[in-house]
Amino acid sequence: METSTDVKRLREAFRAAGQEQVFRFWDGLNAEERAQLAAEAAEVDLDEVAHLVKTLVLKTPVAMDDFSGLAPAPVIALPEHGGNEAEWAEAKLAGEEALRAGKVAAFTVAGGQGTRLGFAGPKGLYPATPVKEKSLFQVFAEKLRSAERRYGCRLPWLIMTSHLNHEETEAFFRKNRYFGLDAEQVRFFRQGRMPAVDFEGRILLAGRASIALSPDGHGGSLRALKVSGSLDWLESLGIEVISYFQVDNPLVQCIDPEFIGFHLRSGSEMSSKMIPKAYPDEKVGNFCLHHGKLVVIEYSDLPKALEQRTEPDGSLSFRAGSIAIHLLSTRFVRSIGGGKPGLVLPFHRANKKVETVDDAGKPLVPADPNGIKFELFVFDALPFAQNPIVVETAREREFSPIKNKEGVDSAESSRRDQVRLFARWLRLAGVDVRSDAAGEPTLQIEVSPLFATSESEFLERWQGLETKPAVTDPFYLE
Ligand code: UD2
Repeated sequence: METSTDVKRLREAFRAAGQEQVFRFWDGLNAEERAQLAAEAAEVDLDEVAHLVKTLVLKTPVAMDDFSGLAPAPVIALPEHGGNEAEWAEAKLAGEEALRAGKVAAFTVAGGQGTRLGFAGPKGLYPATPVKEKSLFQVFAEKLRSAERRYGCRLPWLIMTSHLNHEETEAFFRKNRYFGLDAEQVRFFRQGRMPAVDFEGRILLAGRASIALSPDGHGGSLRALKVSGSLDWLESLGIEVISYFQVDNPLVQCIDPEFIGFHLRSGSEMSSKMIPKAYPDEKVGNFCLHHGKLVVIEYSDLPKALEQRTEPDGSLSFRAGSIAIHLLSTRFVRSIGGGKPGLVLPFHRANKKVETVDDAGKPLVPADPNGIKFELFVFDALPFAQNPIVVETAREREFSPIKNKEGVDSAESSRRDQVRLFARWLRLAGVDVRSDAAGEPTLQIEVSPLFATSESEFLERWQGLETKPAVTDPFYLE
């Protein structure tokens, strides 16, 4: 905030918007506190908040009220599930060509708060691998280095952080010398923030001199790419395809030539990977066509009857689960929020416990949800994209996220899935991997992405080893 006139104008705008409570402790704040509050207030788009209060807070929102036009989305199946092998081979060639030509960049969304995992710090620092306990960020960095080596290209890597974890994330990369990547090829940027409001739509304070602001959802990445100048940077490097993935999944193929090839050959502006859901109410979004447009319907929003519906062969009708892996064309990202008419992502509402202050300015930790947060979801861009496609991948090869402390989608289940995958590669190479009666490997195995990132690469490199290492417990191969 520059001058007292600016602050006056800001306060006046908040008053006019019915949000003057944001400044209710102003008279008792010192200069530093006033500067902080004013800076945060200036970040708030009051018109946007007013619109959200009207449409999502004072009204009970319905995610979708017309399920009649809903059908399962078409999927490009894996060859082992009936997909056309020649098409997969052609896609691979096209993807490899784009990679060699330096048209691809990687993008990790890592702005989430990781509340469920209960890990203090950015989730990307979480020790994810079974033997070396490499962090998620290290795993991705090594996958990118491996792809660079394979395709003789340089892969710019964007990492979206939040205000809460930005410095710590950058410091982690500096400390670890970018895990062998060049510092200049990795670019960090913060996502935007949204204020939380109470059930009447009043913006909540987090303290006497601060607004309850939180990350605006992974969909905020699309606007943050622009605001931060990251999209300009990608365009200046000649990047056409952005490979988008979440920070929580160590199995993700950060760079997948086949997926890239399908995306380019179909002229798609946004492509997605799917896995067949393991059970009807698995907590993943569902790819559907809604009146012919590709959409993702969150697991919580799909009506039970549709969720459970099966085909004559017994398979689930709505079986295409979203694992939050996408390809975005830079041109498409440029068109969002301008360019394409009407291309503005909708916000979603979530009732949350928001730490705030009472009328005396004392901290108030609510026992029940007392406020509403607003979030954007990246998959809401799909219905705006030209020729969007959905491509199948195999769960065991590509999806085992770390979300919870224990049980499903935990560090333990993810390490187990990694060991299973590496054991599978070794067995295919003819190695006898110790296992229990159920075929579960009974030793800890880890293959570095610097050795191989896929089954075919593993077999190729293993065959090339003059002396094969003995498989000990634990076993690590780099
Ligand atoms: C997401 C999907 C779900 C499924 C699943 C796969 C939604 C609503 N659900 O579930 O359908 O695909 O992932 O794993 O997307 N993030 C940010 N900024 C934010 C919020 C999130 O960067 O403001 C990042 C976060 O760091 C993480 C990712 O987005 O990498 C997913 O966030 P999440 O844990 O909230 O998503 P989840 O598990 O509910």
